[in-house]
This record gives sequence, structure tokens and C-alpha cells, in this order.
Amino acid sequence: METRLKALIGAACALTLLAPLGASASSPTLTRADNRDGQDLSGTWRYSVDPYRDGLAGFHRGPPGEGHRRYDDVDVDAVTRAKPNALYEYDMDRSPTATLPQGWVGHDPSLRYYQGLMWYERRFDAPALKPGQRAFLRFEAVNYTAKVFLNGKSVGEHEGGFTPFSLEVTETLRASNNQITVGVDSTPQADGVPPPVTDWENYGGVTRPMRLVITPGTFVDEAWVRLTKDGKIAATVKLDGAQAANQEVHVRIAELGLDVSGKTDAGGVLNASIAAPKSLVRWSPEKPKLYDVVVQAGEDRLTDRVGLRTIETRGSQILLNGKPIFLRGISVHEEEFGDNPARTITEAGARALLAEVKEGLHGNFVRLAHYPHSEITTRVADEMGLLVWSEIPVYWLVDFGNPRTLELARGMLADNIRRDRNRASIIMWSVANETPITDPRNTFLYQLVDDVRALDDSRLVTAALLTARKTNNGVVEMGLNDPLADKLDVLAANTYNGWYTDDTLDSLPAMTWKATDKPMVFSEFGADALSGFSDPALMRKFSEDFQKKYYEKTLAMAAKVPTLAGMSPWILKDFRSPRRQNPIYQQGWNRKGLVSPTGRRKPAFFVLQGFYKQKEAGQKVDGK
Ligand code: GCB
Repeated sequence: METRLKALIGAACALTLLAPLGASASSPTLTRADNRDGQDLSGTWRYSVDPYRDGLAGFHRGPPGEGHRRYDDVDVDAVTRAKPNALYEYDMDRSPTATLPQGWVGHDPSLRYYQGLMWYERRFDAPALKPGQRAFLRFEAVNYTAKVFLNGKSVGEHEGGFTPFSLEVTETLRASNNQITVGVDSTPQADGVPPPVTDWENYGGVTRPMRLVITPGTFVDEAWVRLTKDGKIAATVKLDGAQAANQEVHVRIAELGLDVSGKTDAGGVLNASIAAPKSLVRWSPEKPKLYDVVVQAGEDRLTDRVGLRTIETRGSQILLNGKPIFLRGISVHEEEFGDNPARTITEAGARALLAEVKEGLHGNFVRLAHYPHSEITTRVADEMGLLVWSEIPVYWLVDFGNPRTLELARGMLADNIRRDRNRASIIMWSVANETPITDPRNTFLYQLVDDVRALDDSRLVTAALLTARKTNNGVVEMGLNDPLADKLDVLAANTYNGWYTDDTLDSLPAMTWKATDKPMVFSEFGADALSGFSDPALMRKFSEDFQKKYYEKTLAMAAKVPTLAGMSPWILKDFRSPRRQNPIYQQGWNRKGLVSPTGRRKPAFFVLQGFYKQKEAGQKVDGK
């Protein structure tokens, strides 16, 4: 690692040259790390801004000198007392404090649009490792790149702001006064995922919990338990460590009297299955039954709570546990309620957002846009009984022709799937949102679809697509004219007629949609409204009246689409977006929320709620 670090810091532009792929694709998943021994590293940290990346390179771009390396294992005050001539142009131990996890705008509002390098440091005592034990630092998410140092040594790095990574520190950890330093760089990158231009706030920082995880020498890295379409309970268990091969593994579900067991292969993987017992209660939004699962392998024991259900398509229907279901959904960004969100998603924060979907709107589905959301969010969705669309940030214009970008996206997708394969709530993996149809893009996305199928054959694959529009004898016909559609299980259309087009709202119900041979969902539609702004006389855009009517008319159109299997309109809550600068109505917020930043329900909320209540009651909804 030492040599790798030197090579990096000697490089012309150190952070952009970080090797992004290895860490993401090859680091252990450490699934359900929250249930493992160790300690939470969230809490009070020191932070120090470093816009010129002084901690990584000297003024002529050579290695940084002493007095600049933020990660050195020193107490600057003690050193300068002993050596008064020493010059230190930082002092992490005496820098301002912040409570992590949190985007850095939460430490200081003036950091909202800071895109660059920020250093974080804290000290902690660790339990002494028993012989054979291993230690990892596991980060649930750092946006966008992370360089991690423990006790002055580089222990690894990662690229990608929404997926976890784990770095082994067995040799570097000491019993007391460990110093952990993390260099977080939020700078958007032209070949990154997401690309530099999106429609959401970037939120640089350590945005999800970090944990020191202690494991036996060989441990259960991942244990995927699921119900197969032919009625079996299948388990795939992957071990990590010297004793991973030929190891006996038991996956027990005591409540069902089940023990799925066998020996791992030479690669440390067990694949086994057993017929599902008659007593099995299938997970569903109406009855989100979770079973306690205990995985035992050698000295290791890992627990999880898992729901068992099937998801498939038949013609234009989506079948949950073999029965057609209409997805009554809404899209959600990872941003908590409040006037000053900082992407601080706690369990309570996740519950508040999802409760507004389930109980408020009478929904059964949520699109977690536009990147993998927090681990706690998908666990809460499991508990509450909400079906989930999960996606990676292959959004708008990523660098499709660039092999580095493809590898980065593949790593994120694999890490997301490995992290969440046990979440019954997740029914679909989405590989992209509103991407332009070109050959390099098609090749890129075909690869991602193939990857999903190789990693998880138990769920559906989708992508949010742009629409095509024709007019035949004065009748508008909308459709999807995208070669990617052939590769997907569920077609998803983002449609904004009446908002981003000049169509009158009254013209929307007469619009038709080309029939599809697969289920289609409206993955987005929506209109901005500033909470509390009413303008019934003019019905101007940004008024609540406009948004309400937009929903009434769009739902009337939707109700007539025979192959529509669900929808996730845009969006539950107003969210921060630097693209949105109308000074009267937006002020840096995308106002398409059905509720305001603090959760006040706008009139359109009740329109969708009414539609969903009728759907829930199994009634045919004709709209207005
Ligand atoms: C879209 C994007 C979403 C935007 C939304 C909008 O199509 O997928 O990220 O925020 O439209 O508000 O324009």
C-alpha cells in the first residue's frame, strides 16, 4: 500500500488518478455488518477543508512535505512543543468538529457548493484482537472518492458515493488511540458515475455510518437467502478467509424448522436449497413477514432478517407471489425532511419518508432514485412492506464510450446487489435513467443488464427510459422507441407532457400509449409547485393549483393505459438541486414534491392518495 500511495501522491493530479475499481469490486461485502462485533465510528470527528489538495501533493506536485500530510500519525501540538522550529500548516486534532455521518453542508452552510477535498479525523480505542481475528473499517458510503489512513498508513481508497466498502486493518489497528483519517473528495468527474451534471445536490462527505468490524479469521461475507419460483428456499453463502474452502455451512430458519446446509466449494461458496415448507408465510406489502436467519460457518455466526417472496412478469403483468400487483408508488431522493437537509439518513429519518409513502399515500412501492440508498432504508422497507426499485447513478450523460466508466458502473451495480440481495422489498434493479440512445450507450447498458442477470436471477431488470411521441390524425401517441427495451423485464417511462411541453393539461387524458408486450410503469411524471402558492385565476406553473390539475389529468391518461403495471411519480418531497434557481419559486430546490421540505402536503398529494386508495380497494379508476 505504501508504494501505491507514493505513486499516487507523486502523480500530477493525485485524486483523479485513484484506482477506482479494485476496492469496489474486490473488497469484502461484509453484509449485515451492523449485526457484527465491532464498534460504530459515527459521532464526533474533526474536519479540515483542503481545496488545493495540499495534503496530497507539494507546490510543484511532488509528494507532500511534513507539516502538510494530514494523515501523519502525530499530535501536532506535542511535536511543535518538542521542536519549536517545526512548521505545521494543519492540525487535525484541533480542527473544528462535526457529527458524522452527514454531508458537509451540515457542518457549515457556507460549504454547500464546496466541491473538493475535505479531511476528517478521529481517534478511538479498539478491543484487542484475539488470535486469528480480523479487523475491517467498513464505510456505508463516502461521496465521492475516499482515501483512508489508519495510524498514518494508507489502508485503501474507494470511488463511488453510494455503495459500501471495507478495508482490512488487522495489521494496522492498535489497542488504544487509533488515528483514522479520511480524505473525501466530492469533485464531480467527467468519467465518473454519476456524471458532473445531475438534478440533485452533490452532498460531499461521509454520508453514511462507518464501523470497525471484528470477524473470525474466516467469516461469512455474504449469505443470500431467497424463495425460488419453483418453491425452494435457496441459499448462496460466500466465505472469506483462509478456511473458506470445503467448510461446512448451515443456514437456519428456526421458525420454519429449516436448515439449508452443505460444504463450500474451492472458491468458498455454498449453493444449496431445500423445498419450502407449507407453513411458509410469503412476504408482501400487506403482510411483511420477516424470518430470523442464522448462518453458521466454522467460528462465525451471522444473523439477518429475511422476507421470502417471488417476483416475476407474465405478459404485461407484474406478479408478486404469483398474483398480479399494481405498483402504487412514488420516487424518493435520499434527503431527510427539514429546511436544511444534509443527507443525514437515520433510521427515524428513513421511517418518516417511507411512512409517508405507505401510510400517507397508501402506496406499496417506492422508487429509490437515483442511486443506491442507505442500508437502513431498504431494511425499513422490508419491515414496513414497501416494494422497492433500486438503481445505480448511470444518469443522463455518463461517459458511455469510456471503459473505465463502464467498470466503475459495473462495480457499483455488483456492490449494490451484493449488499441488498436479501432485501425482499427490492423487486427491481434499474441500470440507468434517461440516457441518450447511442451505440456506446447501448453496449454499456446491455453489459449492465447481463451483469444483473448473472448476479441475481430472482428479480426484474428495468431502466427509466425517455419517451417517443407521434401524432396520428390529431391524436398523440406516446411510446418507447429504445433498443434497450428488448433486454428489460419491466419497461419504465419518464413522461412530463404538460410540464416540459406546451400541451395543455386538458389535452393530457386524450393522449394514448402504444401497447407493450411487457409490463410498463410510469417511472416519473410531475410538476413543480411552491408549497402554499396558489394562483387559481392564472393556473401558472409553480402553483399548487397547476400541480393538482397536472396530477388529475395525468392520472386520467394513465388509467387508460392497458399495460400499465404501476407508477412512481416524481417525487415525494421537494429536494435540493443547484439546477433550480428561479428566485421566486425554486431557490435551489426542485419543487416537484407532493410534500414540502418539512412535510406539508400539497393539494396534489391528495389527488394521488385518492387514486391509490381506489386502486388499493381494487376498483377500476377512470380518472377525470
Ligand atoms: C427527470 C429526472 C429527474 C429530474 C426530473 C425533473 O426526468 O430523471 O432526476 O429531477 O426529471 O424534475 O426534471
